[in-house]
Amino acid sequence: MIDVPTLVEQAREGRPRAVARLITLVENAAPQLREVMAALAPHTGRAYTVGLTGSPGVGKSTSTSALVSAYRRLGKRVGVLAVDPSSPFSGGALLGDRVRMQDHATDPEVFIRSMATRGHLGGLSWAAPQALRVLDAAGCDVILVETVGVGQSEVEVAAQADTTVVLLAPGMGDGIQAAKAGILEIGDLFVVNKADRDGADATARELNHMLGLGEAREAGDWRPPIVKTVAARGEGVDEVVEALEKHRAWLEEHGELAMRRRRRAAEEIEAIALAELRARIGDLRGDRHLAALAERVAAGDLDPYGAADELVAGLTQT
Ligand SMILES: Nc1nc2c(ncn2[C@@H]2O[C@H](COP(=O)(O)OP(=O)(O)OP(=O)(O)O)[C@@H](O)[C@H]2O)c(=O)[nH]1
Ligand SMILES: [Mg+2]
Repeated sequence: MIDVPTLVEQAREGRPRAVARLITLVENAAPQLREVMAALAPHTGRAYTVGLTGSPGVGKSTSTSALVSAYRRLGKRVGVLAVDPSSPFSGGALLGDRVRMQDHATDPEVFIRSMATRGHLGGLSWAAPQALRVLDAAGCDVILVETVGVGQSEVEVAAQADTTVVLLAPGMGDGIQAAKAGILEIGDLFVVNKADRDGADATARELNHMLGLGEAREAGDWRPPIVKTVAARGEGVDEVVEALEKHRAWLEEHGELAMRRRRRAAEEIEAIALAELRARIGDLRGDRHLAALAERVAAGDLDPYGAADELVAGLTQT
């Protein structure tokens, strides 16, 4: 038995086990989620979320860990969500991240959680935002979302944050790769990590050039800064925090923060509604109403669009 009100209360007090259990409910698409989200809703909207994305091995986890340290020095409560949209299994590829997060394992003001989202109906689209809600309600000031893997889904998760950080490293032809993956468009801030290696300046220059190629910006537009870091030694990480704070201030000043959050909420609603519809349609297999519609379509008495309209109308009647 899951006692949702107690669990939510404990999570709000910042109890790690309750937070972990709620995120597990999200990961398992548990039937209690409705109740959980209703209870959490009034306590959300405070956390500043930062998405980190970039090619495998570029230093996302190392940077995340260094950012946690930096925010802890500022006295902030920090959440970390490592999302693997390409895998239906927790752990696995994320195990290495746990090792890199060891520094924070015993800090009661840091919540670290990894999550696999591929097993979900409707994919990852609603799972990560709901896990963010849990961490938000748990009083996190900042939530860092690291996405693992490459591809469109990773980009989508990263773009669900208030601010998106794109990481690159020298010597991987990364500027070009990034442009291909459509990653330049989502970057509010670019980090050239592994600046202790040759080619960091060249990568930063190339990136600067590519960013400049986009259409002319208007006055007051945000120009994504490029910061060089050696995350493994914590170098440049304070500059990243500074740039993040600037971007957050810019978002607030220009009404962008509210706009981004509304846009995300709309996507979240859509994803839940689609998953719900899909589940209800799935329930219809073998249903008499559907069988009757199918018979009429097969006989040419009804076109498939008209039949689909009837089906959907029937599903949404309460
Ligand atoms: N030389 C150097 N190595 C670094 C730096 N930052 C991270 N690394 C190393 O790069 C490797 C990959 O770092 P991770 O932080 O795991 O990279 P990641 O992007 O999280 O990797 P995935 O999650 O597998 O995509 C590790 O061996 C790190 O120690 C850096 O600033 N300089
Ligand atoms: Mg990682």
